[in-house]
Formats: sequence, C-alpha cells, structure tokens
Amino acid sequence: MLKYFVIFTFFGMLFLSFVSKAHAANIELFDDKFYQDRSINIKFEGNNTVSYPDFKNVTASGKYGFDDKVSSVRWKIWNGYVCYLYEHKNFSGRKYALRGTGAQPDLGSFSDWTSSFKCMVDKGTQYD
Ligand SMILES: [Ca+2]
Repeated sequence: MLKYFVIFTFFGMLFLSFVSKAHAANIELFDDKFYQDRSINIKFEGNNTVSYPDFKNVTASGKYGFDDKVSSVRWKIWNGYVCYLYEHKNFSGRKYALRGTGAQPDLGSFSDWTSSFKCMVDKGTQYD
C-alpha cells in the first residue's frame, strides 16, 4: 500500500511541476544591448501577474534605480498573457509588447525608455 502511495505521490509531483512550468513566465531586462550589464529577472506563475509602476524604485543587479535603462530583453510568457514595457511611469506613454517566447537584443528606438512594466491577460494586439 505504501509503495502505491509513494508512486502516486511521485507522479503527482511530476505532474504538478510540469503544470507549474507550463504556466510560468520569465522575463529578463538588461541595461545594455545583447543582454549585457545590469539586469532584472521577473517571474510569475499561475493566475498572478506582476507590475512595476516606476522603474526609479527598481533594483537591478544590486543597484537601486533602473529608469530609462532597458536596452535588451529575453522573455518566455505562456499563451494568453502579454507583458508591456512602458515609456512613462504608471503604465503610460508608448508601449512595447512581449508575447510567447522571444529575445530582442536591441530595443532600437525603445532603448533607454522603459519606466514601468506590467503583465496581464492578453486582450489582443489591437491594445498594443
Ligand atoms: Ca521613460
């Protein structure tokens, strides 16, 4: 009986870890192009999301303040969610959308602009 319990628990844990991985998001924002210099790693899972209303108050690689710094980004976001980099604090101004899995080594005209960040349920590209 114990044997079956152990086997059941093992596969249960395996299933749970698979499900939680499938519903996890991981976003890395870097100070310099090509994923260099200071960075922050943003993670969330389940039905939670994350928001950073003002990058002046964000600590990146141990140093306080990350406003108008982000120049490259790597991301993995599960289906149905979108994350935005915003030009101004409190999620305003121009925005840059992240969906699915991707990497942008050079944000180009959006480089050194990001002042806030938010992830949410994706309502479609018409809101980008
Ligand atoms: Ca800005």
